Amino acid sequence: MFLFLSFPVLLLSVVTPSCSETKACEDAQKTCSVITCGIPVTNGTPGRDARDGPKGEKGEPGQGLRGLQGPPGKLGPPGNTGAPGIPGPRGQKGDRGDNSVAEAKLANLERQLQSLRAELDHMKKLQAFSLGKMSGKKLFVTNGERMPFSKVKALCAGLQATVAAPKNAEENKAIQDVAKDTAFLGITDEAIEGQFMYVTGGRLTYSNWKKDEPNDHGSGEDCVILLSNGLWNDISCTASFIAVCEFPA
Ligand SMILES: [Ca+2]
Ligand SMILES: [Ca+2]
Repeated sequence: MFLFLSFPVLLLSVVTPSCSETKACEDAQKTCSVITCGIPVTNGTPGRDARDGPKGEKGEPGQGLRGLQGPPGKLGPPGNTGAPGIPGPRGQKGDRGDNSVAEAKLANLERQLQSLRAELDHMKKLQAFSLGKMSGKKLFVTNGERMPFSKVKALCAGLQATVAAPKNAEENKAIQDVAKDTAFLGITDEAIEGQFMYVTGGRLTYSNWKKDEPNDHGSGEDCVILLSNGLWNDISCTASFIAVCEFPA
């Protein structure tokens, strides 16, 4: 600031002596200061260039042209399988199914089953009445065929029955009437000779042997037959006689 204020004073001391002539003053009006000539003073000639100032700070990076983006690289290897997520919330309860059709079918089947049971009971009573051979709770049945004792046992087992074996005189009579001929009884001494037992197990509780029987005649007799007169005789098991089965009816 001091330099700018003192600058016109220095110019005054230089210009004043040259204003002795009119032309010189006119010329001076073009260049003199206000104080000397009564006219406005214009700026003087530019001074010398100042020395370079201190170096400025480093500027921001320039906005140069950037190269084009290259093509995408190759796919990398797949990553590891992540941990299972948290189970979702439980859904709402569904509508109840229609069981009316199934219930109706079940009810119909139950009615048919009751009808069949009633019909079966009726058939059993008719069969027992027609045979007329019920004694106690047993029902004796025959197919009228003759066969070895082993086949009689198989036949009765296939019917879920056992070979007829009388436990008293009444049952003995019932079997006699059913067979109408000589029939095998479910009694043998195959296990211990001379000790007759029921094929279903247990020693005899009733017997009706013919005189001089059992005699284990010839090569041996281990089976028992019911003669037409109701008496018993031990006989070979390979001989063929009427098959009679008993049911615990
Ligand atoms: Ca014997
Ligand atoms: Ca005999």
